Amino acid sequence: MAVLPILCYPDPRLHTVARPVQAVDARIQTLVADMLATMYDAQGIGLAATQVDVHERVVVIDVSEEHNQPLVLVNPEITWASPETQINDEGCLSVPGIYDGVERASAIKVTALDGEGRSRTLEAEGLLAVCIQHEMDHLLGKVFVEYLSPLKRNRIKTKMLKARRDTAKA
Ligand code: K1U
Ligand code: ZN
Repeated sequence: MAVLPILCYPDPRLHTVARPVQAVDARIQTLVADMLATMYDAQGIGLAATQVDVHERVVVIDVSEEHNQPLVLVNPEITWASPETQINDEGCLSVPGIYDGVERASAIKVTALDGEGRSRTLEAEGLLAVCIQHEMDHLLGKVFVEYLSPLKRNRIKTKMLKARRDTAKA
């Protein structure tokens, strides 16, 4: 298992639309194992393949307190979203140190393949529903800061670019 580098906003590669996975084969299983290692190493609760510069529809999530309940979603699709919404503070491993409120459906139903290529459906609410919607946005090339005002987004962009310059200098 390898810990992969995570793309940082405003890297343009984060806006790539991911293509569907053709088969859950050994290559995808290695990608899933590497994404889980990367997510746990970064202390995140989710990761989309887009964030590690792989543009295929693969997501890993673990919202358990013990970090021992990994969820693998290949080719996920939301089949139902509740009309009720809620605003939750979100973070993103591609936008380190930034947290802000985003409005999303309170509950969703999702279909996907698991890490063995088996078809599954799940119903999610609370943090899991938030996280699935956040990760599926990544697969569409959307970063959560795009829900914020242009003023906030530009401030975040400037801060991230400065952090990148400072790291390069050090
Ligand atoms: O997509 C990502 O970058 C992962 C992201 C997922 C996420 C977090 C919070 C709301 C929506 C989606 C993270 O894991 S960022 C780290 C983080 O915010 C967090 C970590 C542990 C518990 C709670 C939040
Ligand atoms: Zn994210």
